[in-house]
Amino acid sequence: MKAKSLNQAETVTDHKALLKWVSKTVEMCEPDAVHWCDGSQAEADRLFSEMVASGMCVKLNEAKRPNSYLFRSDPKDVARVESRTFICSQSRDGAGPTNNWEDPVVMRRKLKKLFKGCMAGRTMYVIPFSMGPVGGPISKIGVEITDSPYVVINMRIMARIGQPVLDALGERGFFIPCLHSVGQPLAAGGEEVPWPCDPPNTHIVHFPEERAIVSYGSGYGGNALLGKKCLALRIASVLAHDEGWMAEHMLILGVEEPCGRKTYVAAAFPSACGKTNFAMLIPPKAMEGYKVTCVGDDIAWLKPGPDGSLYAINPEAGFFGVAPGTSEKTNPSAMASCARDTIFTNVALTDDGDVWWEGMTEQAPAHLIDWLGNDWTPESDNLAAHPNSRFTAPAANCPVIDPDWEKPEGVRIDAIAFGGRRMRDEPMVTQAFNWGHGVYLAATIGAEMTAAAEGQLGQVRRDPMAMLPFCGYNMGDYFRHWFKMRNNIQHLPAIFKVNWFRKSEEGAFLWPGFGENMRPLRWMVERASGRVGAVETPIGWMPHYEDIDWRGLDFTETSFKSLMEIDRPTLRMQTLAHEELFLKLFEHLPKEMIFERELLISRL
Ligand code: O2Y
Ligand code: MN
Repeated sequence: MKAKSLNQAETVTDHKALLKWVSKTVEMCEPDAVHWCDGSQAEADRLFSEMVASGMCVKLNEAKRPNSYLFRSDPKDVARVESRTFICSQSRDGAGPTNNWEDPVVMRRKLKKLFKGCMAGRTMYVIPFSMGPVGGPISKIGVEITDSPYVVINMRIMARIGQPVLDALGERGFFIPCLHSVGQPLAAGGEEVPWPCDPPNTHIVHFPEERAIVSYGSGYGGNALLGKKCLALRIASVLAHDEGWMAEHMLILGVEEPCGRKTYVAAAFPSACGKTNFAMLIPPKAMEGYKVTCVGDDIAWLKPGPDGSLYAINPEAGFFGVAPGTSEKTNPSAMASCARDTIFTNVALTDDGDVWWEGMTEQAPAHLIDWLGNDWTPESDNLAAHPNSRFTAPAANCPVIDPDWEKPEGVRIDAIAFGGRRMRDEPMVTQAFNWGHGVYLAATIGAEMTAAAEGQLGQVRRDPMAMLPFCGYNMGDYFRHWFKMRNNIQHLPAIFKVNWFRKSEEGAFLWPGFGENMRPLRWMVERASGRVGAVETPIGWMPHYEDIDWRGLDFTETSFKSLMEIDRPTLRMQTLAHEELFLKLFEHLPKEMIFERELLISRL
């Protein structure tokens, strides 16, 4: 079917496979209308005013928060749902034991039923999008079909969308089809609820061999903005495995030294470990001349370049940041990023038409409308903003965005850091002896649960490379891919492990974190180019006290010793506990992992 007949007014493509897929989807989903998104401001303005009129969102006070809107989701649709996320590879083994798996034929049949007529009464939006700069050598193109205007205006911030993407795709280019519906089809003549969704039937499905994504029943974040976790991590990790590059859950930052030297660092942290804060770190005043710039806060695509170094792009164009805890104190650059042109989801509304969340200011306003739409005062029993409430803000708004953040070939990565959340035993920073040792460190990172309510306080959730929920194939094969990449990269980045969360016996944090993380970061950057000392320990290279820049911080050598202390018997026990992960992955575990573990145990 020619696209014109699908209400394709301005946006044009002659891509036959794309037109055929759109046409078949129209047949299946039975929307009232089809709209090809051009990504223009006029299009966004029109969608926003329609959503304001239908009660789906509130326009914020233009003087306080220009061009910004607040959405409240259904209370049952507030986060990614790992239990409903599937990797439907041909074999169960392809997905591995850390993913939910279903036979792709069985899953397709299930989805077909859910999608039949699911867009009745709604407009179907076709969003051509590029992850990474349009036409870039590392970038990939996707097309999301959705019945959610909220998804369209979020994708417009998080990716590059519209006609330039179709132009780059041409008549035969490769694209990843991403089909999404919020579900809950409208009955004939029925009225749309503010946030349609279908939690009992939610399915976030990846078909790695077909390179396809299908998502049903949720309109929230990672479940619905399919360019993000679904494409840029789960499907991209499979592409990267097959094509010899890496799709990682990593921020990318640049460190500028007073002499003008620039070093880029990629870093992976499990969720809720301060990734966005680290990506936008403001160095302490006393470290004059040091500057940190942000290339990305969540995802990195890393590819060996023609000079043998590793280059990285941020495939995204915006930040989908968690709001609570973000403040002028903790992250002024994130606050500036969402000062305008931002979509807020599930935060509280102030009486003067602005937003508020826990941690934004020391004192809560006397009255708010909370994320559920109810009156709220500081005496209320519930939180004003949902703990997973978000801001969707353009990366270009960030005052510390790196000047090369959109360089199509990426920035050269000289260091990679992996972080966990460990209250005891693990030192603040160590450098791996070599790539293989680094892969082992990365594969065994974990975060201790912090909420007693989870009933698992202090228990470690192993999260290899912070990719546990995002690896689109067997985790054992993913480790093998990491080991293999050593052969593809001539100038290997140095690998580090960090832990900002160590506590004393009394429960006080031993390290102030935030901007002070510039001090270990400086050490990492200088280690990556062999310009600073270190001491060899059984678990890697660690800084001497005098290797760290302490200007402007009163941090004694005794405090440093507590922060960096390694207790061999405890670490040996921990290393033995890695067995649990290894047994789970046994059949696909690369031998190098066993060797690295044996070496570590013998060193300890
Ligand atoms: O709950 C969601 O849908 C968002 S999850 C998310 C968003 C931005 C960056 N990272 C994450 C994550 O879970 O790692
Ligand atoms: Mn993330």
